[in-house]
Amino acid sequence: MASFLAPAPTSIVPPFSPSIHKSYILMLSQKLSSPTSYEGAVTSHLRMSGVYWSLASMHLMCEEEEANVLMNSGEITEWVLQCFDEETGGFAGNVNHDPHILYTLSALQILAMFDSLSLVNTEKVVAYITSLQNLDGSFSGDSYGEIDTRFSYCALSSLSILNSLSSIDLNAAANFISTCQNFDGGFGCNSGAESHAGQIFTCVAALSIAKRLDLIDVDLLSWWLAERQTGGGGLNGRPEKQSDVCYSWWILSSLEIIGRRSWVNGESLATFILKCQDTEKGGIADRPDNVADVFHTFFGISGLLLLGQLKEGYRQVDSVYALPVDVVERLGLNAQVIEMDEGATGKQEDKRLAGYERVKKTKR
Ligand code: GRG
Repeated sequence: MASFLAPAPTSIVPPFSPSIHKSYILMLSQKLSSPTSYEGAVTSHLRMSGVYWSLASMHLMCEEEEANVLMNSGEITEWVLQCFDEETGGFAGNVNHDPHILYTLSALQILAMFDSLSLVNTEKVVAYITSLQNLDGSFSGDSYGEIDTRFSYCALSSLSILNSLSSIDLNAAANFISTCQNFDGGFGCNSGAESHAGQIFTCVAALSIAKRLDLIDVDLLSWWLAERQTGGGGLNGRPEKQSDVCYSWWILSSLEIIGRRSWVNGESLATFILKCQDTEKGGIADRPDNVADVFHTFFGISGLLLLGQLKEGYRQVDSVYALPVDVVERLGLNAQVIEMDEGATGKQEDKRLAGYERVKKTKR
C-alpha cells in the first residue's frame, strides 16, 4: 500500500567526522567576515564568543600549530586587540562595540590558545573586572549593572587566567553564588531564580576555581543534573524542556567537577550528539535535523570528549576552564574537584583533572 507519510528518520548513527567539521568552521569564519553576510550582521555583537567557539573547536580537533595556521592566528590576534577598550580595560564583542565581561573572558581564552597572553594589558583588565564586583560579592556584566552568575564565572575564570584572583573579594564571590543554590539542588542566574543547567555550570565551575565546592549540596545537585537525561539520550536544561546538545557540556562538566560524570548514560548521550551532526555540510546542531551552528559544534565536540568518545588525534577539554587541557597546564591554572564516590561506576578521567585539588564530598 502506498504511504503518504514522510519517511521515518534514519536510525543510523553517523561516526564523528572531524574533517567535515573543520571545513564547516573555516567556511563559517569566511562567511561571517564578509561585509554582505546576513549571518555576519546579526551575530556581529557577539563575534568574540563566536571566534572562541570556532577556535576552541578547531584546537580540540587538531594539533595546536595546525589549528593556529588554519585559523589565521595573526589576523585574529590583531582583531582581538582592536576590541580592547583602553578606557575601561574590558574587551568588546566586536570593534567599536561596548566592553563586557562575557567578551573579556572570550578574548582571554582566544589569546590563551594562541599563547599570546603577554599582549594583554593585565593591570587594566584586572582593574576592569575588579570594578564590576558588587558589595554582596556578585558581578555585573558591564557598566549597565546587570547581575548574573554567568558574570561571576567570567570574572573568576578571567582572573585565574591572569593569575590575579587575589584582586577580588573571593569569599564574598563564593558566598553570593551559594545564595543562588535552590531547594532542588540547582543554581539560577540570581538568588531565587529558577535552576538552569547552564547557570549550574557557571556556579559549579566558579566555586571550583574559588576552591569552595564545600558550599554545594552535591547529592541534591547530582540528582537534579542526572534527571536531565531524556528518553532520546540527550540532556535538557531544565524539567519539561527539549534536549539540546549544548547541555551535554553544561551538565557533563558540572558532573565531572563534582565527581559524578557516570550519573548519565554516556552511550545514549553520545548517540544523541552524533545524530546532531550535519553529515553533508559539517557542524553540529542543537537537535537532530536542525541547522548546525558553531556554539553547538563546540559543545557537541566537548561533550564527546568528556564522554571519552574521541581519543587518538584529539586534545582533551578541561571541564572548569573550557579550554584544551594542555593550554590549562601551560598556564598552570588551578581549581578544585570532588573525588568520585566509592563504588561509583565509570572512571574519572584522571589525566584531565590531574593537577586540581581533590576534596571529599562534604556531608550536608
Ligand atoms: C566559557 C563555556 C564558557 C562559558 C562562559 C556565557 C557563559 C560563561 C555561560 C552561559 C551559561 C548558560 C546560561 C548557558 C545556557 C545557554 C542556553 C542554551 C540557554 C537557552 O535557554 P532557554 O531558556 O532554553 O532558551 P531551554 O533549553 O531552557 O528551553
